[in-house]
Amino acid sequence: MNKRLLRVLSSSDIILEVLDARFPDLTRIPAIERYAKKKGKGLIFVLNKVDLVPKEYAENWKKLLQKEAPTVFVSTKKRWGTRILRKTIRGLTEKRPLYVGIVGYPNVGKSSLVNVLVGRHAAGVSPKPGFTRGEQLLKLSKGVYLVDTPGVVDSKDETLLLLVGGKDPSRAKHPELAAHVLLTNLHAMGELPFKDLEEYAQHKGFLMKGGEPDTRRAAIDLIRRFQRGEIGKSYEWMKELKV
Ligand SMILES: Nc1nc2c(ncn2[C@@H]2O[C@H](COP(=O)(O)OP(=O)(O)OP(=O)(O)O)[C@@H](O)[C@H]2O)c(=O)[nH]1
Ligand SMILES: [Mg+2]
Repeated sequence: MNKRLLRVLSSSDIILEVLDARFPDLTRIPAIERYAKKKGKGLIFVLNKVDLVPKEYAENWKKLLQKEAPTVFVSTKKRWGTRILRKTIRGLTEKRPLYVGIVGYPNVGKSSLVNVLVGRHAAGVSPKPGFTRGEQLLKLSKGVYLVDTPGVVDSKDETLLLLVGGKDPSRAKHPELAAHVLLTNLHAMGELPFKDLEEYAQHKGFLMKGGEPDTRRAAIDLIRRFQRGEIGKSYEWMKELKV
């Protein structure tokens, strides 16, 4: 765990673990959940980006996750679920002042969540001593404060990070592996006609000087389209990626 993450965790009574509703299990962070349990901190699963999945899919995940911690659907994009989330936070404990921290993988929507939760009340207040700039507390409601810098978890598994949208593919060392896994699965489900990256590169006209297919460029393009939700309608196959 990095320092910022530890700071967010240790200064919070309640931890909002933001998960991507498309692949909740792959964006869970066991180390954080263990920490929360050990320190007696409240944990809430926030399934963000529910606008990108069918209702039934989200409901199935909720049923499973709910057994471990309160689970709330959110779409910061559509502004769904924020009222229920506030209510869930308030209902978890009577403790006031109550400090709430947000953690999660890169790109799951932590900053967006801060913005929708705080909204126009966004004012940096610091009732807690020792908070420096950028680590102020934002008022959520009476006596409830949000630690304003989310804690980011970085996975060392680049392929997984690329597929769950936690890394910009153009900055990846080896985007081809993730793209290969993605393409193979989408092809098997009949969602893409191309059987390998070469074919995809050729189709896109991504060629190198000698006319060879540019598979790196093809991989970056394919992963980017998947991250944006332009391709890939089901995510069940991703369960296999869990280590
Ligand atoms: N479709 C959809 N996209 C969302 C939603 N919430 C956030 N996003 C998009 O997801 C991307 C990442 O959002 P951020 O709020 O920056 O995510 P973050 O977790 O703070 O990311 P890092 O700061 O990089 O760790 C942005 O492109 C958002 O527009 C949502 O509910 N639905
Ligand atoms: Mg952010």
